[in-house]
Amino acid sequence: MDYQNILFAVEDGIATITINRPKALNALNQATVSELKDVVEKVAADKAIKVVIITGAGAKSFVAGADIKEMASKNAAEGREWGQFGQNVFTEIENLPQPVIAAINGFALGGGCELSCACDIRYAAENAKFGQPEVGLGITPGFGGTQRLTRVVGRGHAKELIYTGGMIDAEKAKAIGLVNEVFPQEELMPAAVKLAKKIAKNAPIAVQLSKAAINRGINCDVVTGIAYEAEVFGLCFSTADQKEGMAAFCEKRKATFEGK
Ligand code: CO8
Repeated sequence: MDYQNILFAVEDGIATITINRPKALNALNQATVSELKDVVEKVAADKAIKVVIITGAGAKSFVAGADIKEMASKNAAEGREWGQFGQNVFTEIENLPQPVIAAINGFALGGGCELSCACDIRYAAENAKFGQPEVGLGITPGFGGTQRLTRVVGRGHAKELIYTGGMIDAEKAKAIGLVNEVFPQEELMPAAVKLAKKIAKNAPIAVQLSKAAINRGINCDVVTGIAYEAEVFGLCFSTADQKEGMAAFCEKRKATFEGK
């Protein structure tokens, strides 16, 4: 598939997906979400990719939401279909085996905030602005915002953001746990890449099973989650990377992981 609305690059096992519609502040139209689905499925199948970074093109916006102009004339059935399509793609992002870092370089509104919440770790530039403005457009959040945002920041902050439709800046987003770190704009991508490289140095299967266990645990009771952790922990002992990691420790050298 040729991409018109996203950029995709892979370097040293780190994939960068850039939403690229700067004239519309990287708003997500159907074509863009379809391209996102295609690239995410490619990434999921590529064992050479260890970490993924998602960002937006230009200095002003990560993603300013779903494309309002394209959405304006939808009826109820079309609205539901569009919502489910976006939800499914964001769930594919959330379930990618590799960790996903959102590098939020400006507006992260509506579907943009929801996209960031489908990622594992959020880093923001100082100019980032977060919000769920949907109720001001006469709709609810529809790409998972009522669910994932609530799980990230807790129901009080999620409800304040969603009911008011207001925006918060990067510092406030950090204060409520929506982003991990805030950087000057020009330092955002280097910081995201540095984080990605740090993650990529570790045993890939162990990183991916950790992600799976955390994600599974968020959505089930702690007893089930703990039992799942025991399963993935045990599974690690069947990998060459576990042998290598522990041998390297005992031999006082650096481990070299092969993802096997
Ligand atoms: N959709 C379409 N076009 C957009 C969007 C958008 N979400 N955001 C910005 N644009 C366009 C503008 O229309 C403008 O285009 P043009 O130059 O052709 O007029 C261009 O981008 C630049 O935008 P502005 O001139 O408005 O830039 P400002 O700096 O003045 O303002 C804002 C920036 C504050 C970000 C402003 O553009 C804005 O409020 N945008 C809309 C934000 C918003 O409401 N997002 C939520 C959308 S709804 C949503 O995401 C729901 C997701 C789930 C859908 C489920 C469906 C059922």
